[in-house]
Amino acid sequence: MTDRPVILLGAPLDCGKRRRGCLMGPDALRTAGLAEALAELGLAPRDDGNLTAGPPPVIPSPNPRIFALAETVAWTTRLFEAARAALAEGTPVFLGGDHALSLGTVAGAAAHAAEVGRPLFVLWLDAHADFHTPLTTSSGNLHGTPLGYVTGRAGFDAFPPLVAPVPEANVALFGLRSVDPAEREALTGSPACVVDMRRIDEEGIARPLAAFLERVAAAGGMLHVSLDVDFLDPSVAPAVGTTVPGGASVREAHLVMEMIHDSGLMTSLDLVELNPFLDERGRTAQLMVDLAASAFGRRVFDRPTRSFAA
Ligand code: 5AB
Ligand code: MN
Ligand code: MN
Ligand code: MN
Repeated sequence: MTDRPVILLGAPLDCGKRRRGCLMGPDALRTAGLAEALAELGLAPRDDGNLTAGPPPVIPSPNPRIFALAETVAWTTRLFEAARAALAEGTPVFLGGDHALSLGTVAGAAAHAAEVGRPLFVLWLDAHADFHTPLTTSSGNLHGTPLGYVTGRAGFDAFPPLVAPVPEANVALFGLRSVDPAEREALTGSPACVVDMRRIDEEGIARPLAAFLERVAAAGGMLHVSLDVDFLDPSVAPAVGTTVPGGASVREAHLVMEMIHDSGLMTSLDLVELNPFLDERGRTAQLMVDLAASAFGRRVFDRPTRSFAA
């Protein structure tokens, strides 16, 4: 890597769902040693502190069930600009905050990619598809909508207009095991790359990930990675409001991050949905920090270990 710094940006937003606590996420990730872990890798991360949202706009809601629409719009506006500006300078790592932060970070990354004339690809590591719109959500929780927004689905009139929609063909969702009927319908026939837990069980996670990363490389793409705590199995990552059993193991998650690093493709990263209020002695925060370190090059050995069969 070059002089482009890694930039830590806290986004303590908690408006994407009703259960509170993700606003403590940025400080928990810092307390678990994120900056120190990156420094050990020879990087000199710059911590720009926490962002704040502007005043919530006065807007009509398209669906009375929606929770905290105005606040989420305000955060999206703020994060869109923050992501765009940070990408012009370095590699931003967004410390959530719930997954509603990705409405802004991915839209901003897409705007930056369009400015520099490169396609943006998105790797979504999550138990959920987050493919709802304000019109299809039944919970009303906007942390379930970021991929719907950034791919340009209808129903987001209250949000900043998308400068650069991300083509569904550039999106890969890994770890799925809880998809709502409206999301399944939207994803059926979509060119998005969908790798659910069953496929990971059958094929392993490396093969489909390598195929996706090769596609990003061949297109000269930028890669935004969005890591939701619930991608992981709740037995190893309990600090999340939306636990779904049967998630990725610690090793599967590390392998994903190690392969991302080896690819050299990642240009921005979200660490989201950590709810420190639900954690057990900081273990989930620690795991998220360790996974981020793997994505930035931490490894056990410098070279691949030799296999006995060779
Ligand atoms: B998360 C659900 N699909 O819409 C909904 O944690 C869950 O960012 C969304 O992935 C989970 O409320 C959002 C049932
Ligand atoms: Mn999510
Ligand atoms: Mn999720
Ligand atoms: Mn490196």
